Amino acid sequence: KHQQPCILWFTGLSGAGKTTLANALEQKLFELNHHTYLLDGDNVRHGLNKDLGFSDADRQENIRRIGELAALFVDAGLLVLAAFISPFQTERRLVRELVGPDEFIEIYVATPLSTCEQRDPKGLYKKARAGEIRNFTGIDSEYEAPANPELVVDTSVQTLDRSVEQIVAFLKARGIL
Ligand code: GGZ
Repeated sequence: KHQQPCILWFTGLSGAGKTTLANALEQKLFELNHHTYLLDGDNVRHGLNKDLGFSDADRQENIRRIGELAALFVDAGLLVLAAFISPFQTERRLVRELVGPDEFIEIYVATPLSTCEQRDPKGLYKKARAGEIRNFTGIDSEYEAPANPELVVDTSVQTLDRSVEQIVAFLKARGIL
């Protein structure tokens, strides 16, 4: 089946719903017979990037390596889904430039900090507020929202299914699917 290899890059705060959304989209793309690969903290930060923490420099290196990895998967013909906070514009732009403007779809998972903090699925915000975790994104580490993302999804105002539909419709309109 025809598909245009590219990177679907999800960026947003911890707890914004990036991984949930990327997993649901991958399931949908599988049903549509597309060949995908999902990169997220579970398969990257525990392996390739286990030497990296959460300082600005380590986050920059995290995203740089993930970008190189994603570019290789694009070369292999896959639709790559990448779900990382990726808080800095510079590194996101570097990944875009690595694969070319048509192969990088930036999806801003724009769930507000207040909602992420209310969800707090792993209790990390609570720990960050208590000073038990330092350099936590949105608390004492910066998040630079994308200036020109291809898509904006707010999981606090629409259902997961609706967000998946929104992305699939965009990918079809762009000729990626
Ligand atoms: C942000 C942190 C931190 C700090 C641990 N700041 O919600 P999660 O738990 O499951 O996902 C977050 C993940 C962020 O890793 P990324 O590789 O996506 O970050 S970045 O793109 O900025 O390099 C969170 C957990 O790791 N976590 N400490 N201090 N998130």
